[in-house]
Amino acid sequence: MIKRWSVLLLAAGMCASAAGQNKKAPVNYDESLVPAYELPDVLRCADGTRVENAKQWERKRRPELLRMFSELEYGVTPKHTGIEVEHELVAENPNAFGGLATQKQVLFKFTGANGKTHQALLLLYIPNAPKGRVPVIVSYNFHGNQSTTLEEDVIFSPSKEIVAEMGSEKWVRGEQRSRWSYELILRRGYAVATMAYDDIYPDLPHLRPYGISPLFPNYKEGERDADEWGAIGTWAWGYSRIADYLAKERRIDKKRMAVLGHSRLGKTAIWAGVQDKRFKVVMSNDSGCGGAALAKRVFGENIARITAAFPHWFCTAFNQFSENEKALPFDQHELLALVAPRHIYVASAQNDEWADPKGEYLSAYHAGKVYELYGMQGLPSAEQPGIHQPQLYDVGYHYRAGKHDVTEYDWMCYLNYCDKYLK
Ligand code: GTR
Repeated sequence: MIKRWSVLLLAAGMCASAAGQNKKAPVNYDESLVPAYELPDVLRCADGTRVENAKQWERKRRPELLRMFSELEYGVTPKHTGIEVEHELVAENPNAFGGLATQKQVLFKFTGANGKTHQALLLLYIPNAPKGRVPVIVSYNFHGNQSTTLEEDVIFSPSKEIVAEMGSEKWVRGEQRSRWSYELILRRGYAVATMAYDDIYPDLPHLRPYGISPLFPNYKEGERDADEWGAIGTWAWGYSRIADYLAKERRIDKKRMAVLGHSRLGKTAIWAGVQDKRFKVVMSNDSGCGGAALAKRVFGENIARITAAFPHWFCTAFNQFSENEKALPFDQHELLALVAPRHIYVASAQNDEWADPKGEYLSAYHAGKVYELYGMQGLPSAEQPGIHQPQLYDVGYHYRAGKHDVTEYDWMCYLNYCDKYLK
């Protein structure tokens, strides 16, 4: 039987360049102009049968959806990469933050089967006070490990050489520290691990050859198959390599790993959490289009805009849905549902209309159906809660005042959620 989405994929291959990707596609911010849309039923299989229990979900519907998201949105994650990873502890400080934590900096040295090599640098803080193993939150940063703190001994991430423009004010020490509530996290008993996302895939289309991509066996310079992964898929793969390392770290409890990401890295955190079951809690901060937000609402950023601005993030098959969201055979609530029965938390910010806060909420709400199959509790109301009313159900959500950002308030909510489901 030819599956519905295989046909779509074929079509995408033939017209990927002609499709959408329109930088000037209109952006809607008016609720009354949201098109009438029908969300695909997460429990209805492609052949029309209905999922009645968790077993059917796991055996049939989950793999089917996972394939759709792979082949039509993020691209297929290669199974056999032949890539070997060596970890070198390049720095260690048992007295970070005045003795609150032990800091470790670990160089990941990747070697492909083709002999090509690549390096990435992990920054890890482990709280000193707790006895025994601790849970960990894994989260990429945007401008290098050194941007997340003023601690002088944090080494500049290696990708600075590739992505930072001369004199760039972004890649300086501590520049992003407001997004990293390290002391709060550590006092609450969590370890935290970060890496510059550019260390895995430098975030510009023409920089693909300078990341880890050329180490993969299917890599071809300057071209991609329609269902071949892009940056989001590659970053998600990187999250799993960080998990590999942490699972072997003496003070980390490998059964209590969480993944968190902001914005494009929120999209990435969801996709990583869907695929890698070692992440028991998955947290998406303001992830918007291609993340938590429903595509079919076409509110704020849409597929035409995102694939035009960031042609390297998704697989090229995704371009066929530019200005044609109604043709999508799935929507993002089904992506969130793929995390079940592990935990998913979505957060939105009030002044972040570009990311469609309401669409992010509705998506989390509609994922709840799958949690119910496990006797778990999704979000109770289809009505988006007001500002600062965190919903810590098995599916979690909060709506914060302010702009597109990660704040201490967000961290507090994430830590409360993790206390509930990870401790
Ligand atoms: C924007 C993009 C969003 C979001 C954001 C970010 O330019 O349109 O999808 O990912 O970047 O990552 O900060």
